[in-house]
Amino acid sequence: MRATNSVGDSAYSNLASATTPAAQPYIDNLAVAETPIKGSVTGSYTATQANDGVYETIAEKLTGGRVSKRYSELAHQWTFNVAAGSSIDFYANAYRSASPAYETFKFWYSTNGVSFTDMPALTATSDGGAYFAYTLPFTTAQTVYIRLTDTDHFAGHTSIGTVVVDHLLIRSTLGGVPVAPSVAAGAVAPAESSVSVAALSLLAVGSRVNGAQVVDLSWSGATSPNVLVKRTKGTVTVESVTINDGAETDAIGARGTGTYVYTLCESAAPTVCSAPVTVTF
Ligand SMILES: [Ca+2]
Ligand SMILES: [Ca+2]
Repeated sequence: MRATNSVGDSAYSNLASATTPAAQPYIDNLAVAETPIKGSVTGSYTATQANDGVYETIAEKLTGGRVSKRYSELAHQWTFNVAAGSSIDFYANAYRSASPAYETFKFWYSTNGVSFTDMPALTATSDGGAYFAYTLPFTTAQTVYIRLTDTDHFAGHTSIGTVVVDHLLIRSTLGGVPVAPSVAAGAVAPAESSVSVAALSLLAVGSRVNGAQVVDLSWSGATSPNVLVKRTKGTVTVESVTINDGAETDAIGARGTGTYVYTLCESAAPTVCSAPVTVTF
């Protein structure tokens, strides 16, 4: 004889009882593809497949047209093939830049890739907190599209916000009560937090205001009260100290062409710096 359940069959046995393999309580469906829509993307969807301190980062981009009408915007989409479940829940270990404060970032879901429904705002501004969690209103197996967008499109709101994504999953619970993933549990979390402390990420976006060069800087991962911004052109480096609020506009003011390399360092530990970022006008 042998025993059978939804997971499979036990080995044949001559005994009067047989044991089935333990039923897995859930299936974690990971992103299988992505569609960049608007914004600057660093990393790829494969970085979202594990909670490991390896990130996909999406930064807003400026619209074109008249300078006074410009604003920053962001949209990015991931595709999931979701298994059926008694409950299907979206989880994101992700955080947004603290600035600009007027910005709101949201995840949306869709089962046809055309009409999307929004979820509550993503409010975490640092790594290592609880997962963003949202119960999806269906239980059938199907393709699910998760989209991330900004919501502020006010003319003149040109500061660049970023969203940093470590882990995305859609959990199909196979029976019983849904079990939320925990950032704090397991051996991964301490390693992740040490990575995020060391990782100082900088984004620099060049634009022109009445022909003059302007660079919008935004960063995350710095822990000092102030940060040191280094701008190098050729052999000349200009340093400035600014408050560690995640964003700064560097009005260079020069016209014409130019190539600038920016590095951001902790003011309290000037050897702890971001990777250099190049802006070319
Ligand atoms: Ca915006
Ligand atoms: Ca990751």
